[in-house]
Amino acid sequence: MTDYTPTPADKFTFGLWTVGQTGRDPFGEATRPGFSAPYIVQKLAELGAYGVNLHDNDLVPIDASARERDRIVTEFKQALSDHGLVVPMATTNLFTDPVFKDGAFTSADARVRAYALQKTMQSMDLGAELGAKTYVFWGGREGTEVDASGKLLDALAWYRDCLNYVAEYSEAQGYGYRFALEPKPNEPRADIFLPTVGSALGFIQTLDRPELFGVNPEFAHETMAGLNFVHAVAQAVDADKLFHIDLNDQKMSRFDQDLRFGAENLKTAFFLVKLLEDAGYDGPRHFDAHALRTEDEEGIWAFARGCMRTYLILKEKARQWDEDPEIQAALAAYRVEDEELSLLTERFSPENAQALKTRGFDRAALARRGPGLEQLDQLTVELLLGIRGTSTTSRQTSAEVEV
Ligand code: GLT
Ligand code: MN
Ligand code: MN
Repeated sequence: MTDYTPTPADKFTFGLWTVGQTGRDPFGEATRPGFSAPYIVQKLAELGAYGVNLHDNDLVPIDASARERDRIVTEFKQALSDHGLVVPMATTNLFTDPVFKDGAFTSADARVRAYALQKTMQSMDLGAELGAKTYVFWGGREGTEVDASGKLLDALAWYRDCLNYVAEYSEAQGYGYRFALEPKPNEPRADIFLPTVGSALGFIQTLDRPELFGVNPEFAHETMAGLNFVHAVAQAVDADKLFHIDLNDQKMSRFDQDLRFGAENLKTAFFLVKLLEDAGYDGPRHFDAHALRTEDEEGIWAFARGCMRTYLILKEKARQWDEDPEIQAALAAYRVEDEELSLLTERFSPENAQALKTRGFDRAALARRGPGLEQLDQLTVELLLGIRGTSTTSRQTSAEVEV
């Protein structure tokens, strides 16, 4: 049992742009002033976070002089060392400036693509200077509203060329980055290229150095598309490509809400935490979320604390789930093994295939079996609702709850 107070060992991180978000949206101005980067570092350290992530322009304004850049970076590094925070991940802002209005790496204008590469290399230098080992690409502007441009196949080729280029740059500089592509189906473009985790995983295999690339899935992004985020993360884990993760929450089919982790889909958040912990994912748990637009500073820190606290509570729940005898019995009953059949199915051989083809199956009996998923799921819900396994004294199994 714990009081759910995070420590750096939990590896919780936030982007400068997350707790620094000012509440601006397409329909309204900022509702709060935002913070300086050193202040964010100080506050996140006080709350028990491990690190802070950034885009180049979260820290250094796009038109800063070299001298100004160095002053800002020196101050930021001082804050990091004063408060013991690290920068595990960095990325490039290739979406805010109007130059990227029709894409960066996928712009039809070769000059824009070249500028995007230049900006990315400079941003990679900054990330390396701050110690980042993961480099994220969220292609927010890489997409279209109309396909009259006829550029789809070219755009994918340009995208590939740029990713190959920056990977070589990283290797040549000795930065040793692992690159993480972050898919999103739409917003700000109507259709963003590589819209899902599956598309990104497929694209990675077409790159020159696929081993340097993985994914940075975001809870909100798959959920916007009506997809199951836990399934997407499982596929990334299975492919050994979960290089980073963006945790938040989201209602399906809405604009990108970036809600506090666990705020909306608690059960999905539970299975996600369980998957990450079971899989031994040891990268940062990055909250790419922001406080509601209604909130003042106090609300922002309540939001940040809440993200981390909910993760730790769900981690504790996952442990309880693993130790709950009734849940484990239901799970054991759900899976059916058959040693004799396994010998025939685990590997193809002409003999195994022949034996399997002539084997009799009682199809009707197999179909009649109820796997017990309703009960298993209900037990999970009750555990999440807090009436199972909370403590040894208050613990009740459903068999003990007599009326
Ligand atoms: C932007 C986006 C996020 C990405 C960030 C990285 S920026 O806020 O909505 O999902 O992770 O570029
Ligand atoms: Mn998002
Ligand atoms: Mn994100």
